[in-house]
Order: sequence, then C-alpha cells, then structure tokens
Amino acid sequence: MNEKSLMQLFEKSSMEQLQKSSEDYFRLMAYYRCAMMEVETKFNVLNEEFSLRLDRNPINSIKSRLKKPLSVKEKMERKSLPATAEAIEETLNDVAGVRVVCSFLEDVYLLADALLKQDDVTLIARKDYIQNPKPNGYRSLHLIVSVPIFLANEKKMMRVEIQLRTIAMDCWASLEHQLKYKKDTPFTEEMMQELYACAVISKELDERMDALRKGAFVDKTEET
Ligand code: 0O2
Repeated sequence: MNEKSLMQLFEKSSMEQLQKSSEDYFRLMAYYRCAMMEVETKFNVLNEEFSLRLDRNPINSIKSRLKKPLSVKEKMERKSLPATAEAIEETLNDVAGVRVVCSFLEDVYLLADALLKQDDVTLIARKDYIQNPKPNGYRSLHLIVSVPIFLANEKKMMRVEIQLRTIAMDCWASLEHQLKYKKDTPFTEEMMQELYACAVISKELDERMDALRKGAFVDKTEET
C-alpha cells in the first residue's frame, strides 16, 4: 500500500469514526429528550390530580433543558474523561434537566414524594438545598432519578436531574445566575452579600406565603 492510499484509508476511517461518534451523540441526546418528556408528563399528571384535591395548581411552571454540547464537553474534560456517548451516559447525571416551579413550599415535597412513590422511578441521589441551603443562599430540592423510556425494540433507563423550587426560589436563582455570569462586570463581595440578603428575604416570603395558604385552602380529601 502506497502512502497516498494509506492516507485515503486513514481519512476515510477517521471520517467514518467521526460520523459514528456524532450519530451516537445525537441518538443519546434524543433519548435524554424522551426521558425529559416522560418526567414532564409525570408532573403534569400529578398537577392534574392535586389540582382537584387541593383546589389550586401546585405547579406554577415546568421547564426542561438539555445540557449544551459545549457544557457537556467541558464537564467531561474536568473529569478527564472522553466526551463519547458511552462515557457521557455513564458519568453525567444532569444532561437532561427538568425544573419544576411550585406554587408553595409544601408543594415541593408533596410533588417530590408523589413522584418517588411511582414504581418506575428510581431515586439515585437527593440533595435538599431547602433544608440545607448553599452558603450563597441557593435553595432548591434536587433529585437525580432514573426513568424508563420505551423505544421501538427496547426499554432504556435514563437519568434526569429534577430541580423543584418555589416561585421565590426560582426568581432568586434566575437573577443570581444572570448577575454571576454577566461578562462585562465583576461579581463583587458586596454583590454576594446583597444576594445572600435577598435569599433570606425570599425564604421569609416562602414561609409567609405558606402560612397564608394554610388559612386559605383545605385539602378536600381530609375534609371528611
Ligand atoms: P445549568 O446550566 O443550570 O445546568 P454536579 O452537577 O453534581 O457535578 P453539583 O454542584 O454537585 O455539580 O450539582 P448541584 O449542586 O446539585 O447543582 C447543579 C445545578 O443546580 C446547577 O447546574 C444549577 O442549575 C443549580 N445550582 C446549583 N447551585 C446554584 C447556585 O448557587 N445558583 C444558581 N443560580 N443555581 C445553582 P449547572 O450545571 O451549574 O448549570
């Protein structure tokens, strides 16, 4: 085999390899999208049921997001792992993310417990940043779950990161994220302290709103 044909063979095989890797990556991302749909549906069903029982909607909104390819690549690099579909699926818990914004504090735990009772949902990890907020004031309940997706010829278990939080927690986290990652201004110590003070206010808001809820709504299943 001469040098030219060796080069052609090498280029062909690396192109084929590249194509295979990108097909594997896009297939994996499609599976994660299916898993997010499964989880979203589960929460929508719970919202329907609880809204009849409680006379109000425990869910304010649901947002799903697939981790961006660059963020996936960077996270795998930080772990000194190759960004192959196989390694990504094995290592990362947060490629698929579902954020459930709840009306009241009580709803966060009501929904989390109801979801985890389902026999096709497996809890992998639970981090309660509401009971134990992060030092910067961040609060949310994080669950890593594994759920089945049903494909034409197989059933696959996929991991999804679920963040449950109240409207006040979501407001704080969204604005903190924007301020922290604003490129043209530095994130100062004063800003950090002010954000912490805002987190304390948002906690108080949740508690006062929850107290109002207790007086305003009755669980219909507990009436009789
Ligand atoms: P994005 O773009 O929202 O996905 P791990 O994922 O386990 O390696 P860690 O830090 O143990 O990393 O996970 P953790 O603490 O459960 O938090 C992961 C996600 O929670 C973050 O994802 C954020 O969405 C959210 N989060 C955690 N801490 C904060 C915080 O201080 N402020 C805000 N606004 N959000 C927070 P990503 O990957 O950072 O970003």
